[in-house]
Formats: sequence, structure tokens, C-alpha cells
Amino acid sequence: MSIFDTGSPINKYTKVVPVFLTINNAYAPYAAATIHSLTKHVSPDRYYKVIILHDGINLVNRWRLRSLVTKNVALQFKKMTRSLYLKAIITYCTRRQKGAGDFFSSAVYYYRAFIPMLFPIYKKAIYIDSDVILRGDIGELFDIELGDNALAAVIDPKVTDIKEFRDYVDNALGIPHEEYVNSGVQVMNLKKMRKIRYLTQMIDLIREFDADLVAPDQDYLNLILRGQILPLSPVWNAEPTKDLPRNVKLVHFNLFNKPWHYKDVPCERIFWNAARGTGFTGELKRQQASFDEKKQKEDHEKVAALIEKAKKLGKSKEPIIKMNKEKSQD
Ligand SMILES: [Mn+2]
Repeated sequence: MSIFDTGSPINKYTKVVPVFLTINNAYAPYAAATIHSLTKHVSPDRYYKVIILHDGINLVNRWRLRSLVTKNVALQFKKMTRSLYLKAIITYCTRRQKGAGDFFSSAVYYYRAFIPMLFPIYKKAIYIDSDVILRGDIGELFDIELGDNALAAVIDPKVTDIKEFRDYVDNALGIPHEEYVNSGVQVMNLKKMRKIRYLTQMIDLIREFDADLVAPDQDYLNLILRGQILPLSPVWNAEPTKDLPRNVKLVHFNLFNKPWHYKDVPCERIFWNAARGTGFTGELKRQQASFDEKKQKEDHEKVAALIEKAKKLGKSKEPIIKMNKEKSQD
């Protein structure tokens, strides 16, 4: 069929839904489950483009991920270039990796901050973590009206639930915890983020304060975009629970109890159903089998260290990072 035929994709799919993931080789198997779940819940009338920001994905992983494309879900790889901005972030992350509770010190977490600048062709886009599984059409999330907000995201349930995180957000960041969002699912107003120079602001804060934070890039996101974030319905970034409400459209295996590490964790069926058919199931099963007592112990200690860090910083008398109001509100 020629692209000039009536009803061909080029005519029908006018509005592309861009969905970004940021990964390295280690994240590829989880990202495959995420993308696979996305393709199973798309609307047949729309066109979706999954864009993978990475730092060098090997050919096998690339080939496996590419095999997930469907009639209306395309895939694009974009390798992060070594800009001065990225260099500043990598240096910052490398220093942070020496401390305890350094859960989020990988530079991969920061790639999403580059999306507005790297993709000027888009005004709006979705970002999702590679530890999420879709149960609804991501196009619906894309359609949410942002108005003048820079972002839409879900109020972080882990912060709501865990006292140490609440105190950390309230005292160390100086943000009321009821406003603090999780960065694992974002509807980004790229036009607005470019306008306020989001990435530049983040680099400036990193350079000025060199702060040792609990969830660095998520903390910067909340600090920089404070007052410009639209809270999303929790169905778009839900914690895995035993009796998951039926209306949940996206499950986020955030922080603990990753189903590829542990058996008998909430919503594991949802994860394994999405992983099936990606070509990564064997690798994921092997990961789970090799996650022995020693690794489990290390994992628990890592989480405990993160909470301990939040507890310590939560006693701050004043925010660690002093925001320049004029600059942040542009
Ligand atoms: Mn996550």
C-alpha cells in the first residue's frame, strides 16, 4: 500500500503520542516489559512513538526491543551525546555514589531532563520509568490538558506513606509533601520546560549546592517546577498492592519488591504477563533465581540506608537548596 492511499497510516495517524524511556543495558529487560504492556493497550486509531534515550545499548538488546514494534507503535533509539551538561551530571553522580543511601545516583535518571532540549519537534510528551507496566491506553494520559503547567504527575505515594520521606520533603526540600510528585510517570509540557530552561536550572542547582539528596533528579524536578505541576489521578502511577483497584491504568514497581528479584510480591502476575513474549523472560527468571539471600540482604540494607538518610536530612532546620524565586518562576 502506498502512503498516498486513503486510510494509510500517514493520513490516519496525524497526532503522534511520543513516549520516552531512559535506559542502559541493565534496564533493557524491564523496559521491554514496559513497552510490551504499552503496545497491548493502545488505541488502534492512533500512532505512538516510543523513544529510548540510552548510553549505548548492545545489538542483541536493540534487536529484542525492536521486535516489540507493532502496526501503530514505532520505536526510536537516541544515544545521549556527551555534552557539557551531561558531563556535569555524571561528575555529580560519581561523587554521590560514594555515600550511603545512594539509590538514585545513576546518570540514567537524569536523561529525562534532557528531553525538552533534545526534542524541539515536540510540544508535549510522556516520560515513563522502565519499572512500570501499562494497563490502559497511554494516549489517554497524553490527552490530559496541561494548561500553563509545566508538568503533570502523581503525588508520590511512598512519600505520603513513609514518615521519614515526608519529613525529608517538608524540611530538607522545603516543599509541602502533599505537593511532592513522583517522577516515574510524567506528562511533560516540553514547550514550557524549554521556556523556563529546566535543564539549565537543574545544572545550576547541581553546581551551586552540590547537594547530597535522597532522590536527586526527582527532588530537583519538584524544586524547579513547584507551583507549575498538575497533580494526576493516582491511577496513572499506582503502587503494586494485593487487591489492585480495577481502574488502575499503570502500576509502578518503585523502590522495593521488584518482581524480577522477589517471588510472591504484589502484582507479580501483571509484570510476568507483560514480560512474556519479549524475549527477555529467561534472563529475568535467571535474575530472580540468582537473587539469593545475600543479595536480598544487600537490597534491604540499601533501602534501610535510604530511609536513614531521609531521616537524618529530615531534621534540617532549613531547606538544603535555597531556590531563587525570580529564576524559578520566570
Ligand atoms: Mn521507578
